Amino acid sequence: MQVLSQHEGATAGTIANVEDIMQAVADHKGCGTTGGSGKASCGSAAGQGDLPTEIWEKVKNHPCYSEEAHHHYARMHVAVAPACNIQCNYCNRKYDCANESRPGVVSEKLTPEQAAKKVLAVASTIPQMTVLGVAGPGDPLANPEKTFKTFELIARTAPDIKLCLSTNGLALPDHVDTIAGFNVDHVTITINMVDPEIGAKIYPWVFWKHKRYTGVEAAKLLTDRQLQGLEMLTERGILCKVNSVMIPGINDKHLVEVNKAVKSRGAFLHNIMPLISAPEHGTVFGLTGQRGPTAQELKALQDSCEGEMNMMRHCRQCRADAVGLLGEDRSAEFTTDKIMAMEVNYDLDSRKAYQAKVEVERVAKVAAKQEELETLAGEMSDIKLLVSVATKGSGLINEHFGHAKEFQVYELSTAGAKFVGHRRVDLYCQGGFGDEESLETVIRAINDCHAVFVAKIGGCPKADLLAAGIEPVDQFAHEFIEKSAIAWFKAYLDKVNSGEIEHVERGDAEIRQGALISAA
Ligand code: CLF
Ligand code: SF4
Repeated sequence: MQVLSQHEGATAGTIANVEDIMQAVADHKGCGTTGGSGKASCGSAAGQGDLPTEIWEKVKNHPCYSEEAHHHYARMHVAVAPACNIQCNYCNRKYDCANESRPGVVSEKLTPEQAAKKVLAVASTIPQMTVLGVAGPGDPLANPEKTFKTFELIARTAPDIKLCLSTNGLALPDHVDTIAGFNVDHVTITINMVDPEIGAKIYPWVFWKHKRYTGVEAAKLLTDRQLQGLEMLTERGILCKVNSVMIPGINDKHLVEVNKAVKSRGAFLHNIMPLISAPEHGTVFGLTGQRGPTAQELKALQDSCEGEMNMMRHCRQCRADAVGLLGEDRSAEFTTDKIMAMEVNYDLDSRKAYQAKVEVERVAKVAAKQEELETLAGEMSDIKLLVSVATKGSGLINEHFGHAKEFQVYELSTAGAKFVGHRRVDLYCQGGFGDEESLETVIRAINDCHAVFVAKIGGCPKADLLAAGIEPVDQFAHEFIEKSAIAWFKAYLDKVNSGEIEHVERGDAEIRQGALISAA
């Protein structure tokens, strides 16, 4: 058994893997731009762009299908689907479905009736909650009665909420008509391979029509059913997102082929997520020491697949009972006991009024970014760099360094500021004091960034960040992220051009594994 520590995992093979991925991309060129109906130019970008209006209407307030929306709109999951029909080597059945969740997190299971009450309770409390997803804790389509009963109740009582579903795809072809009948506009299928030989390394078995299949036969059945289900959904105009778990050494290079296969079948968005794997999760991969990718490896693969198809980079691998903006988790406010005791006042008009205010804020944010972008016109630099941002949402730099549970990462270039991911971290500020050990993990998590933008930061972490070569920036507190990042980048370029500073490349960063277990 080979067990890699996180640090060993981050260094061993990093460069070789990034190069391999880039080579796979080079080999792939020529077919990567021929995808048919999968072309979707801005489903994860800032505005409608050239998206048809009917598609834009479906994605604009969905926090997973629109990167820009995820700063403003929330989703919730209800854990009504406990059973599963396959086994993934990154899953421990004690916990939630790792295809749409983090290993090691357990959700409170609900009946469809409890779920419907919970949705109304959350919708009344969080007016920006626009999407209800069923994503586990097992597979929603291995529990079709519970899943569809939940949809039926919610469609009747809260018709303004979009319904969303995430599945491993094995049972999907049998349920496409029912899904379409409930007006479910968004379906996620987790597709980790299109080659059964690779699939056999990820899935020990699948259970279909009262029979258990193993090895390559199981993987072949799964991939055939997944791709068939994807085609059936896109033929009916249902937006499909494909989730893929990046497993270094097993399917990392192969995911370029997966991207091509799902794009050609009309998938709208591809979400390549890092494998989260630690021995304490009790999964096969955790116990065999299978490592997850580094931040640089993940980004290289996502960049390589970004052609005519959108890549999702803001997935938080949420739990099956997650509530709130992506990146925050308010599920503890809505436990079954609390919901049952709550007086629910579901008021559609006040929800709409709140969302209208959000739209005004969104428009102001995009306008500020556009205005700042003009200051970069005429800049000829090739420099591209990453910065991280502490935010509580709304697209603002509005979080204290010590209170941040995650940092959002933007890539800056003369083309502007582009969201490229996030890094979950341990809280630095514990009970009013800075925790040195946590600070080290924060620095490792954002080690590839040139600067970190915060609303406020204390003297000690400031000094440590500077010593690590990361500039703490607090001069843009409570301002819009992209506008501020572009302004900072312009000043950075001016300093480089005048010779005041020299531009240096940063190293790789670590994707946290352990911090995900207890995060709530
Ligand atoms: Fe939930 Fe998934 Fe619908 Fe979103 S989550 S069922 S599409 S409403 Fe979103 Fe969470 Fe990532 Fe899923 S951030 S794990 S992609
Ligand atoms: Fe676990 Fe989800 Fe895979 Fe089922 S589909 S084994 S619940 S990760």
